[in-house]
Amino acid sequence: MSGMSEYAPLRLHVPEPTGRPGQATDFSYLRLSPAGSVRRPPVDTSHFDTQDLSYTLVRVLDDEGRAVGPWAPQLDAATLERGLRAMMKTRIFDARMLLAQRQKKLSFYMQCLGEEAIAVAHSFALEKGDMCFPTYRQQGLLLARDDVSMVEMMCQLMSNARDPLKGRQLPVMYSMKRAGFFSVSGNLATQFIQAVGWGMASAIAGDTRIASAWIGDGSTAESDFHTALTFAHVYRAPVILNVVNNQWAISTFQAIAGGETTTFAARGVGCGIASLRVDGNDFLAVYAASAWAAERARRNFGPTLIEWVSYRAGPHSTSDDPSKYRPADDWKRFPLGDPIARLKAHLIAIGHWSEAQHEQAQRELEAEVAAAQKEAERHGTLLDGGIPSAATMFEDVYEQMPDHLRRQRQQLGI
Ligand SMILES: Cc1ncc(C[n+]2csc(CCOP(=O)(O)OP(=O)(O)O)c2C)c(N)n1
Ligand SMILES: [Mg+2]
Repeated sequence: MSGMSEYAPLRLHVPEPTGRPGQATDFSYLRLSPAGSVRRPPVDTSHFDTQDLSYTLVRVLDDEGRAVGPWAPQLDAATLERGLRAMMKTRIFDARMLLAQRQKKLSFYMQCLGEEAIAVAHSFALEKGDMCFPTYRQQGLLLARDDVSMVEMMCQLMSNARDPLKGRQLPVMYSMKRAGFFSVSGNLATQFIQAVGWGMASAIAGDTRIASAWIGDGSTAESDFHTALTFAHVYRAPVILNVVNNQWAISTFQAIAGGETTTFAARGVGCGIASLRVDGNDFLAVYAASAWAAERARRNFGPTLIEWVSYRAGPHSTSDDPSKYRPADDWKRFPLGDPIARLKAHLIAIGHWSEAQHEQAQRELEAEVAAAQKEAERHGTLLDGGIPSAATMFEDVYEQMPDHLRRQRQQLGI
């Protein structure tokens, strides 16, 4: 210690979650706003005018399942029912693929349990030709579309003979250009710079297509996040910058990534980007905010950053055990609830849905997912060895296979 000082020794602040296993999490840290209470500015608003919106929470559905306030979107009941079914399908797909991983039919899986509304409602606000740069937790972007085959997705998960990526990607890292779904990269935060670059290219080409970038709370600590914000702001890139704050980055609480005394949405305002903080478990709010941001981008008003507040209800992946680091009943106590239950309650409240119809839809979707799995398994699973030979990894690297790769393939002896 250097000399005498009138100051107490310096010390660092290390954020802690407000609940550990065996305790009840204190969720007051979330800073919620009542449904309908947050204003909706015009789409040509400035970043400065969204300062308050980056600390409050845009919500539409109230506790009685009513759609209230200025953000309530004009969606007809049939579209909402499609949204509900897509979320249910996503949850069923996840449950079955988790089970298939436990049966060793695939090597690895990641669910989006509890976060279904974000990707599904967002996809409803985009147009054909727009490009998403997703992480591994946006399978809902694909499952919400009727032009995407679940069988194809499952073949990728099982790395089988029909896997369009030939077993060269981790399961869940889909790639579907025709569905506006850029190849998922395991290198987190790269999605942000790539999306901004794609959006800039669209503008340079004089096109009308926009980009949608995806990142998690934890990954915002990567420098790519900040680089992307600078480029998006400077060139007014036509991009939606989605930050999914599901409270956890594997076992690390969101406060460690910088969400304790400020918000992830506030990062955007500081970079000159209009920003919103939105209830990610509220299908209507997700749709409304996404549509607002898409309209801004398409009208050349530039980027929008949206922090989606949600909760990762399941383990991080099939390799994780969350009971080691957080209370087991956390999700049940999460104040923003379950996105499927909330949209279901709304559809019942407006007289478009019933418990019986819900059960019927659940049965239909379970049968649809089971049939897709049966079909996918006909092309092999990890269990029965129907996977591409290791020798194929040398193919498609160069147009003509160079000698050194040929030699390495021979050394494999297969
Ligand atoms: C650049 C980089 N660093 C670390 C990892 C390892 N990793 C994989 S997922 C993950 C946690 C990410 O958390 P978050 O961004 O909050 O997304 P979530 O999993 O909650 O959706 C980490 C650290 C990685 N894939 N890429
Ligand atoms: Mg996270």
